[in-house]
Amino acid sequence: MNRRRFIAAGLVGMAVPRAIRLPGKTAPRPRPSAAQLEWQRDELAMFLHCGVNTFTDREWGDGKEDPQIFNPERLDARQWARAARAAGFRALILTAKHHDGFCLWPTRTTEHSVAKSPWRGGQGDVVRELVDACKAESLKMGLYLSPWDRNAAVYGDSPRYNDFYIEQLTELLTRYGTISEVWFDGANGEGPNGRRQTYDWPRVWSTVRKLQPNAMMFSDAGPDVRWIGNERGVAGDTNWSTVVPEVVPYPGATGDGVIQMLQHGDPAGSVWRPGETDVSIRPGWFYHAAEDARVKSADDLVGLYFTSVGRNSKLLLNVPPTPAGVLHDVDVSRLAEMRSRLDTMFAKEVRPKRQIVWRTTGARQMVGELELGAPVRVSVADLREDVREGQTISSYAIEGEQNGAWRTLSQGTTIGFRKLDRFEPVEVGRVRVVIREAVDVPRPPRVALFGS
Ligand code: FUL
Repeated sequence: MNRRRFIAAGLVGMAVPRAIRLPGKTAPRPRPSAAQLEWQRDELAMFLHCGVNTFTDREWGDGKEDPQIFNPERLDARQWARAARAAGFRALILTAKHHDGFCLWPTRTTEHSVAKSPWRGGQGDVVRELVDACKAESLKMGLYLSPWDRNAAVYGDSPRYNDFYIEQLTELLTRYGTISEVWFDGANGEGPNGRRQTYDWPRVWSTVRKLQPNAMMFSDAGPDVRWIGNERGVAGDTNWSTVVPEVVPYPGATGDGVIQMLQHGDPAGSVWRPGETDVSIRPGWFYHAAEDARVKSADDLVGLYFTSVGRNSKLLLNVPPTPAGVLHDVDVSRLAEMRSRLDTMFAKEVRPKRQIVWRTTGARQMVGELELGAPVRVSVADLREDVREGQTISSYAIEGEQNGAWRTLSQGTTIGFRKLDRFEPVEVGRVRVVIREAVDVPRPPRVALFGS
């Protein structure tokens, strides 16, 4: 289902951050905060779509579901967390409320919650169980709270719904300890009688900042991390972590250049807002038994790692619990297989005879050479810019020497936090990394080669 069908304009009083440019001076390039760096270093987060849709076999509930249908009798958040951790994931993000408005925690704001379900005799709290499981497995915990709410009677009565939403957010951000990411999608469907809700994003963002100062806020418009612009798991091949915020001023914004900005960022952007790549391991976001045979293969998952983590992004992979409340065996085994393939791929680094030697070849060009000795098989290159000072490289090539002749193994545009290139395995004695172009004086990237 495409979220862009359900997004609307309508936003008041947006404060748009701008780069400050002093006359005669160039503004310093945007840099990541320590929290943004840590977020990206984590590489993998797992998304969990769970709720009434799990029981109705739908993707979007209409808000009229009876809470009595919610009964994941064998719900085991530890199993979710263990599967995630074993596969190298560092965080879990749960749909505390999806568009149907059903709350997975006992909230004071509505009756439409787990408290009115038969699950754990109406005493259950999925958010709490996941928080405890994350603690036990040393994982970070994030929450998705859908702004679009098809159950709330006040939806569409903008000030009242905004108060209601802030109250829900406040419960989630004050009851459960540290929350590392808060995930806002841009869906903004009609309320009762076709009423349109105007979300108060500045208030939402300042509430999160106040209650969980270190939490990363995700949305099309950040402010900390941005949507990558599709739900296929593919970040832009050119992917800057900087964006021009005016182009995507609020979540769900449409218009010229929005998707382009989300996919690729912009080297002239005034804010640091790296992209998060969300995709599901199955065709749908929620569990459907009919999709058990359509779980992505380990090869697909490794491919997604390359098109997200390997393109200066982070992968948020959705693995939906079944109606019993567990991750399906097929999904769990695919995750494990993905991990073992990645581990094998990155197990044997091809070590150069001595440290890479960089020479400057122009104002913004340089070449780094690696002496490998006897020809060695190489098939993956791992490049990393030191983005603490900003992202600068805009074009590069990797070349290998075979029998005295140089050939291009791979080439690309941006590198950023991490760029991974896979190519046909070749035996090479020397490798050079050519930085062809940069938007500022480049710093030498870290280079690692693998050859499994
Ligand atoms: C979208 C929603 O409409 C989908 O159901 C899903 O939750 C996806 C991650 O975000 O906006």
